[in-house]
Amino acid sequence: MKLKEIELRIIHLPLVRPFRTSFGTQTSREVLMVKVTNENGTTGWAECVAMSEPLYSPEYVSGCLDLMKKFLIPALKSKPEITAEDVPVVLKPFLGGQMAKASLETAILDAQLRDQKTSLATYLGATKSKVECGVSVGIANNLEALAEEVKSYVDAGYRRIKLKIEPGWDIEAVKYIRNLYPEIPLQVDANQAYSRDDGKHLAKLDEFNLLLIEQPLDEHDILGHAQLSKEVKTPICLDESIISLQSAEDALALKATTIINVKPGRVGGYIESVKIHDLCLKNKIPVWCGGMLETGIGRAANLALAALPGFTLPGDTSASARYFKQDITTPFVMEDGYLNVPQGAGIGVEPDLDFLDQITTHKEKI
Ligand code: NPG
Repeated sequence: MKLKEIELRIIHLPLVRPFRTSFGTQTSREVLMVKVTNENGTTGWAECVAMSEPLYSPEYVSGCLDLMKKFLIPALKSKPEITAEDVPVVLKPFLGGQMAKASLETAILDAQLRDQKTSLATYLGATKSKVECGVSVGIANNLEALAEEVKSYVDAGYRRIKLKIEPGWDIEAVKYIRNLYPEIPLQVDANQAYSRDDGKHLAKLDEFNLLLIEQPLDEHDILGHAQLSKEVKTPICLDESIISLQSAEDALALKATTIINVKPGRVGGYIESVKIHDLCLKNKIPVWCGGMLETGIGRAANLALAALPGFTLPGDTSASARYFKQDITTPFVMEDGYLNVPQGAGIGVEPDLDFLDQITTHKEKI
């Protein structure tokens, strides 16, 4: 396609409740949205999953905006014709910036697939029409408040609970919830909050029959995760450390992880995500689709990915109502613990432009 225009805008959506993790508390979601228009007038949408501050990853909203404007978009626009498959190749010289790159690739892919009248799910190789939903539960003020929040999600039908943990909010919180729900699939996520010396402590989680412990150590500490895997019986699952197919191959070869969380934004896009999925499927490594508090635009695309055959564990693919009073698309509503995979062309959903304008704080066209 020929790229005619790229619109970048920043929106702010309040969260229904504060979301606290080991790296901070979010009360609203600032999102950088990308809209591309091609020579046919077809538009493609994507969201960049970077947060406002570089606390989860080195990327952040205003940094991504700058990177896109200065380097990524000029590189893409310098090509007379471009396909989504070309995007990772054209952008490869610019180091890092996976979240920014992923959003440009996805917006172009959305427009491309709309022209081809093909859904993203079909393009990626999805085999399911609905996906099982898990939910991520933030660090609470006390155990009673945690239990109340977990109950609301269990009652809503979520099929897997993920508890955010950090030193001082771990064993007791897990024990409390496990006692209340002896059977529910349960896992924890530390977002890098522990150190190599915490093996004995984290091994205390082994008695609670958890599906996995997600990213206990620093994202660069592959060796530390490999050592920890020997001290702890619960499977270790890497999230922040997996930024590409190469890093997934390395982590698996070094036995630093036995399960992988795939987040398209973190690995540079859906095309790279499928490569990681294929690697894991071949090696019988379970994968699941992570979440970054996406609006309906990002959620729709994640559902398409989570419908691939290797995604055997429920992902953080929760309903719109988990985070937002009003989503920017038709809300994703869970039925019996599942969300339907959009079947329309491209990502299969569109934003409500009036609502988008109301919550836009910055908009520019390139
Ligand atoms: O359901 O979209 C969701 C969020 C799931 O816990 C979740 N995401 O570390 O995986 C994570 C965490 C996160 C949230 C990371 C926001 C970065 C930003």
